[in-house]
Amino acid sequence: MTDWPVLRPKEGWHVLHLFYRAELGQWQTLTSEERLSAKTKLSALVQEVRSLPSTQILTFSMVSPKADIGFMLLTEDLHKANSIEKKLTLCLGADVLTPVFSFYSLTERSEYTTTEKDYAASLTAEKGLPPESFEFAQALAEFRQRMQKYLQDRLYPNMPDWPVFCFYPMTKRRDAAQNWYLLPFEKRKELMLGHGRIGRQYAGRVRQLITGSTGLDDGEWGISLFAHDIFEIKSIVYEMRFDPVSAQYADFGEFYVGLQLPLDDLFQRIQL
Ligand code: 76R
Repeated sequence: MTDWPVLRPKEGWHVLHLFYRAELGQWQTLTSEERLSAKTKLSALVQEVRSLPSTQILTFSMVSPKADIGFMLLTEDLHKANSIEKKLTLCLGADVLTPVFSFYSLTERSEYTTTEKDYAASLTAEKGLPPESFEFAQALAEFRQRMQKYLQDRLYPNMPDWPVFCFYPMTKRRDAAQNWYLLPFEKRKELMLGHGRIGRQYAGRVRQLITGSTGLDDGEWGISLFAHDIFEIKSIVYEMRFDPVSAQYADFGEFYVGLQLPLDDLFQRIQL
């Protein structure tokens, strides 16, 4: 196979969410050897994917019959993402996995994160630190380091192994009366600050990855949430509905809930 030059985004990774229905009728037409070989092929593929540089793949047993199997793939190379998706779809044999939903996005930085200028201003205004003081310089240096790690985590995240997973696409409204994109930057930033404040109350209970899909898929962001308890997912999404950013400006796509499971257990769970 030709090794194409790596299609690495200027920043961030490619993210593919893939949800499939398992066609058990079609599966049962295969002999037991064929089934075993098909499952071995998929396991080998997942293992191979996990050995690639800057690549992660998560496997899910989906909770409602909207879908049976889910994958979340993060990788640096669009050729790899493309070729892995084709292989995943066909691995168990033609017509065994029917795609029911997919979403392509990129990890991204936020345009609303606190800047060094914002932080410096808050050091003076809220903490009363004079800009020429040692404490000011020290606080700013710590901020720089923290932001560097934060940015790295947003663009090149280490995905959690938390069992409960929820995914949905989200779009910011562009109605005549409510158009997010016509709001001035400062207003959007202020609104996002309120959003972040609610989100941070769930630290340790909900991990989120927001990936950008404007121009890439039918939706503007992919929301991937992880928890140990599905109650926390329901709580955060409910609470955010009252936050002006979501209440006034957010539209949502379909929701998919899954459980993160190793492939062998996943096969058993969905009776393959
Ligand atoms: O990145 C950060 O942690 C800083 C603050 C922050 C930004 C910039 C943040 C915090 N989010 C940001 C951006 Mn979020 N987020 C969602 C949803 O269902 C809903 O109503 C909304 C779906 C959830 C549940 C959630 C959770 N966030 C965004 C964006 C991009 C907007 C843009 O660029 O215009 C979207 C679409 C979005 C949506 N958010 C957090 C969370 C949580 C849990 C946090 C706190 C993270 C933490 O500090 O641990």
